[in-house]
Amino acid sequence: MSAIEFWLKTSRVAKSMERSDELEAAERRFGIPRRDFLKFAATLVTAMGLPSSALGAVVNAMTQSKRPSVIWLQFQECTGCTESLLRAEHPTLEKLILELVSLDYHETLMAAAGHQVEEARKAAMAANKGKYILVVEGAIPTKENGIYCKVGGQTAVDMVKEVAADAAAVISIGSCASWGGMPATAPNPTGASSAATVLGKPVVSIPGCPPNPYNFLSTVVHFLTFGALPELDAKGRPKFAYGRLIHENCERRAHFDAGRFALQFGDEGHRQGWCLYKLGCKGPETYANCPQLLFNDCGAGAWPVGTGHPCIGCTEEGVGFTKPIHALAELKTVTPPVQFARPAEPQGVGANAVTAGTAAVLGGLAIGAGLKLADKLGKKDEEASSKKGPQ
Ligand code: FSX
Ligand code: SF4
Ligand code: F3S
Repeated sequence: MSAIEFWLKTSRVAKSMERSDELEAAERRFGIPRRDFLKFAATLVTAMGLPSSALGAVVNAMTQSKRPSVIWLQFQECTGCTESLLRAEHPTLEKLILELVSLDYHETLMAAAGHQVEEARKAAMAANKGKYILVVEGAIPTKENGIYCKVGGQTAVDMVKEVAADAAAVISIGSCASWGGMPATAPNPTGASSAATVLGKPVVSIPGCPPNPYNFLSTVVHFLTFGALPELDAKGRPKFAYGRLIHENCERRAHFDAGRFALQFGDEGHRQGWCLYKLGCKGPETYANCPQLLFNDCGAGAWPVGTGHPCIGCTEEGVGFTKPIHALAELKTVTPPVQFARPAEPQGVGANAVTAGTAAVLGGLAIGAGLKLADKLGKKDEEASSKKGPQ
């Protein structure tokens, strides 16, 4: 049973809602069994870091509020942002998104094409002036007067400016729209830029390549519930989703603290599920909630590090698509949590409790010292591995 299911089973707030009118309305509106809907709403409440008492308000907003008009523009990108919203393993997510908002313009999803849809966009903008939400997916090329991306004869630069002018809120979805992402990789021949740069004003950013769809949906639901956007960090990212380093919540963290690192894909450490820091994991300098939210509704381990691949820092400007994949991450904090149970330790491999304790003390002293220590610990693993011979 997942933590959310356990909470729903035991919480008085959830129990009191089971037979409520709101859940009946949800069943009717979304065509989803009330229990599934409640579980979904509870997941969003948890993702937003709200108290359980907010469940009623969130359910109420999702079932009662008027669907805001959304104009979704796509520029330099791979459509992964849209795909991740629509190809969720569980059909609830897609249904909810398409029910909660009125998607009035979206190139991938519109049945119509050509000038007809550009007219539909203009009509939706006029009908909802000052009230619609603009979602930008993809970077915006700015070199050579923006000729590298045109839609309906209009450059991406002109279109995003035109639509943003009368929007109630602008959301950049994905790393491309949030900070340039993959299209802005050096030497950035098209001058790919973020929506915030082109518009010259801060916008809400949901980075990730692709971003976790729950972070987008939670932001929309927050807007519907409280009539305001969630609290943002200095880069415009909702704090509930990007407030903590991946490294702080990673299930392999105990191995990092104990100095147990995979040194090669497929080696003993990798097969044992040890820390991927020495393979270039950027979790120590990347802010995102991937280890808590996971992806595709398929349970534990469904995130990059959980599957055995180092985090490449896809949510983090200056890290993802910028730093070499195997370069060591900067350790923003190396003070280990104190409450970890000691992980199972194979005989003769990895660090012992004393080296782990030393890592904790030195880590607390200086990030540079922590890096050197991690390096040493990796060498220790290498020696141990080479003594054991190839696995
Ligand atoms: Fe793709 Fe979106 Fe990456 Fe970019 O996601 S998944 S290239 S962030 O704009 O479509
Ligand atoms: Fe997890 Fe990566 Fe941190 Fe290791 S370095 S604990 S794999 S986030
Ligand atoms: Fe991206 Fe790293 Fe999360 S690669 S999806 S930020 S684990």
